[in-house]
Amino acid sequence: MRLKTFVGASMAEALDRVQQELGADALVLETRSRGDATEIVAAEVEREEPAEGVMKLRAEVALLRRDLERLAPGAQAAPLPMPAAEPAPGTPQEAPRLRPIALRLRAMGVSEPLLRRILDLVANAPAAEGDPIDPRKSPFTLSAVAGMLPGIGPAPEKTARCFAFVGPGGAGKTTTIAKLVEQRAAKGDKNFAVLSLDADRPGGADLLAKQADRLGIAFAAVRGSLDIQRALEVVGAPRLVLIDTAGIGPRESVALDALRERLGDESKVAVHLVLPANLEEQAMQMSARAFQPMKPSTLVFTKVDETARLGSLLNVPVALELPIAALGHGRSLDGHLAPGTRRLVAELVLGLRPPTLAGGRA
Ligand SMILES: Nc1nc2c(ncn2[C@@H]2O[C@H](COP(=O)(O)OP(=O)(O)OP(=O)(O)O)[C@@H](O)[C@H]2O)c(=O)[nH]1
Ligand SMILES: [Mg+2]
Repeated sequence: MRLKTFVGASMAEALDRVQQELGADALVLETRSRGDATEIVAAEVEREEPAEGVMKLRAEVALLRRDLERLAPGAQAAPLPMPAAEPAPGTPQEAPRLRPIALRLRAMGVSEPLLRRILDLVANAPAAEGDPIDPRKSPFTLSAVAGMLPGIGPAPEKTARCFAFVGPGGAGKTTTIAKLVEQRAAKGDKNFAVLSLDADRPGGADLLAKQADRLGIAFAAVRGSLDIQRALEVVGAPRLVLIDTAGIGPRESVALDALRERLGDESKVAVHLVLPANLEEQAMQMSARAFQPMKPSTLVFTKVDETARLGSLLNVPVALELPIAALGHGRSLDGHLAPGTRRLVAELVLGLRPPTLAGGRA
């Protein structure tokens, strides 16, 4: 099995190179971001295909061999291998003309059932849609992917005044709020308040407190049994309240209960579940289950810049039936925080746009 690494300015470009050299049947073994570029390790599928299990084993051996070679003295540390982007054993092969799309979606880690649904739609695209196989030439595939995603409903997003950001530790909750604050303040909107429920931890509320002070925005740190209602009395009655919370692991049920109690009447607080895009999908699902009692109404994916495998942006919202409110990219507070429109997510999942969230399509 021949292994080759392909680099492109975007996932689409790297995949094009894979396809040009190894064909649409190529097996994508790893995808990762390298600064602004995307790197794909792919293998050529032999014409006389051995049984699927043997192919998988060969791919794993080839990867292991390469990693061992890299670990040789003086070599750079090897990155962790990603799971092979190939159909699970027993999955029916798609029609050859659909393989370029299957290759893209598998390289991104889109789940097989979703991939099948998308391919079914594309296979039955009306003739008037042009060539749906190349998503850059026809909007059909883009719509097929976007159509899988749940849309933002009218409630509670439209009626809520308070928005709480919950999620696992280090997910990017505080950074997301700080980015929102910067965005609003830059537009001259200061009629909102920020509350931090992360004040029990030394330094937990510092970033937002300093930012609010710098920008002249109402802020309150909430400690102990002081509830949100009392804190709101302190900050007045602004149009919008952004609430930061402490990170909670999926097994910390006591902390989760305490947070739920503090957030109080959930009909008045819309909960955003913040998940880092580079988290393993299983960990995302576990976290989502743990936060379920808080009835999150939307997802926020952060760290879109830290992974080249963005299939979770499709898999997780579909599995949880939750829309994406926003996508975060980068650490800096003036970094990007884009509305999670279905089109943007579909473009990212199809590798049609670099994950910078800023530039145009790749
Ligand atoms: N690369 C990248 N880093 C991010 C992004 N968002 C946040 N970070 C970084 O991730 C780390 C954790 O971010 P925080 O905003 O403190 O995360 P948190 O969810 O508030 O963390 P806890 O309050 O400790 O649970 C920090 O180093 C951030 O700079 C992002 O979109 N991209
Ligand atoms: Mg925080």
